[in-house]
Amino acid sequence: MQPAQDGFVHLSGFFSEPEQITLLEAVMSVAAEAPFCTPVMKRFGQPFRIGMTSAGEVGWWSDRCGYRYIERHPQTDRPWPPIPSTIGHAIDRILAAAGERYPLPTFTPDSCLINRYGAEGRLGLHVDEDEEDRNAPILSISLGDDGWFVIGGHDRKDPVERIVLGSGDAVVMAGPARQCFHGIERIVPGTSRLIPGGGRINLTIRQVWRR
Ligand code: MD3
Ligand code: FE
Repeated sequence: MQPAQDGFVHLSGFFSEPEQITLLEAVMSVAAEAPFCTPVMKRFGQPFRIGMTSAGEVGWWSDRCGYRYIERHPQTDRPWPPIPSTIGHAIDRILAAAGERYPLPTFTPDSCLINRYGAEGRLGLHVDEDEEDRNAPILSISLGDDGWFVIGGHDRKDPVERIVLGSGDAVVMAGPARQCFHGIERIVPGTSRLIPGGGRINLTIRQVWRR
């Protein structure tokens, strides 16, 4: 790994199949209350290639007003559902395992963004920078089909590395890795049977507010 990616911890196959099913059920319970929506870019209103919803105090959203965290679902106008306890337990397990590989600061998750990728889903190269505290780590859980994850450095033109994120994988981005450019280049359809109809779901757990 390049120096900029120090703090990137990939826990491959971290969640068992029964645990993945439990996590998927938690995602479906959130989506029943807060349906997946397609955000659009501020410039030209270009739609994202993924569906999104959130649980927790705030959820990440993008529309013609720009990128930000909002307290209510953009369509129902209801508060986001709380982060399900099964996801809360998964977060604790990831923090314990990743903390043995890289020192982690205290982390109080207040947002769980749920990204849904179909066969054509992708997410362009970007840096997560809408959070108050950029020192707080970010956690990710992948479910369903494999996704080709790309991670570069602190500069958009830095060289990138490709890593496959499979169902049950967990990733923690702390330290310098937290500020790295990253994205999802493509989904590999048919690589998992977890999600009915296929596709990939990613949970991105963040601390948005400084505490
Ligand atoms: C590396 N999601 O929602 S999660 C995002 O799979 C996002 O849906 C991707 O990037 C997905 O913003 C990747 C893993 C992830 C999250 C944050 C990072 C990797 C990261 C921040 C810095 C470096
Ligand atoms: Fe991101």
